[in-house]
Amino acid sequence: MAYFNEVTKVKYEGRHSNNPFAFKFYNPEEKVGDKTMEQLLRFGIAYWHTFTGDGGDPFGAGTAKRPWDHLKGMDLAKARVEAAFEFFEKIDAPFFCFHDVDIAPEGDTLRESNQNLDEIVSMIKDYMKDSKTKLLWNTANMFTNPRWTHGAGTSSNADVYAYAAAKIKKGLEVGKELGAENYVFWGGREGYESLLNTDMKLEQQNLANLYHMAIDYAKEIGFDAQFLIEPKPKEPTTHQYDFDVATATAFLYQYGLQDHFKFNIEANHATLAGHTFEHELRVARESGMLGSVDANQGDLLLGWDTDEFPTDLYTTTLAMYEILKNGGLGRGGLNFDAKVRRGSFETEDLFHAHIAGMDAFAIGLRVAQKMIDDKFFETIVDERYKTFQSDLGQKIINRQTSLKELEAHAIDLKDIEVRSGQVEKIKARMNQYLLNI
Ligand SMILES: [Mn+2]
Repeated sequence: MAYFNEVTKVKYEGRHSNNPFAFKFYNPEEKVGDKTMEQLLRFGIAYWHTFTGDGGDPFGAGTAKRPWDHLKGMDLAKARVEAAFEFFEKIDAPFFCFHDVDIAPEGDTLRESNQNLDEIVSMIKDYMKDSKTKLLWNTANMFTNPRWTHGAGTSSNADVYAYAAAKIKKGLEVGKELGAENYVFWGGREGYESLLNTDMKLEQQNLANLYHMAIDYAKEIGFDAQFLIEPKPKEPTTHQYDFDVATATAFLYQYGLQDHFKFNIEANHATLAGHTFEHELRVARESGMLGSVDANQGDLLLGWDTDEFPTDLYTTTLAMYEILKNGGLGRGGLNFDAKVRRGSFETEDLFHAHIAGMDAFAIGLRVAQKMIDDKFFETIVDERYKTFQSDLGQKIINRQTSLKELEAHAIDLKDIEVRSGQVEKIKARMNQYLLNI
């Protein structure tokens, strides 16, 4: 059966189209640089927000009206798979992503949950045979069920830790079965509420040990996906161990995991950590660990994770600049970890939201490529740091000088010329780029 009868396949119609079910800027075939938009953007659909989520919030029940609402249990899970592949085809999505519990209901035991999962995974595998949509990544949900109250890999309870290990083992097997490009670890409750009852060192060591076991098991079964850590601060636990990219990088290096992981960077997590999205992308890129992106945006007026569809063109442009300078995302992609607003409860809103997000990133891609072609930022930065091209600057960069030698240089200096950063001029030029695409 068809679930989205109101929409036929969404196509590119160009910037002047008035068709709400058409792309205005995302043209999958269009070349930007030497690759197509489809190759560069690698959009993914988040199963949880699009097919499992119901628009509920902490103050009220779900509002979403979905054609599968009348079903329950495994019938509901199967209907969602049918709907998902119809949606992927109509929105022309190259990838999708899921947590285990998004696609199949949990049973009373892990054994029962795994049986449910196997049935749905087999159904998904059949659908994938006739679909171009591939699995960008899967993961295990280890934060919703009450057993995860004190964490999963950082739980204070060894039985819970074992349960987490078993869920990851199954997740890796499912990833291999469906040919996932990546496997994500989002440490939903890997952190703590209060130091008064917490052995922080033990928790972090246990978490690192769990990651090492995952690396070993993936190797054992021949699952060669890229492992990704998804940093997030303060929500849900007060102190998250993977607070931001810099914190998580230190963790990976401390426990010898740095060669096995990259980052899945979410825009809304970046802003909750007090950073911009582009800051987190830059930190990861410069350490060679930019793996994939959860493409969304937060509401800067609110202090929690709102997972809105990305529509801010400044942000998508600066994000695509980082991604292009990274040489693309490799096996990663732009997964819309984003949900329609609670008030956008009609089924067709799922299309409007994804079209808005895909067009916003297509604009960002075009503008970022143009700025790179013009060496826009590179020229500004070269000029700003040009004193480091002098003999003195080169000695500093190459660690060929000393405090004594630098003192000798500085001691009688007068009239040092410190120049304006001109950030307003740069933003005005960026506006021109945005308006001239
Ligand atoms: Mn989020």
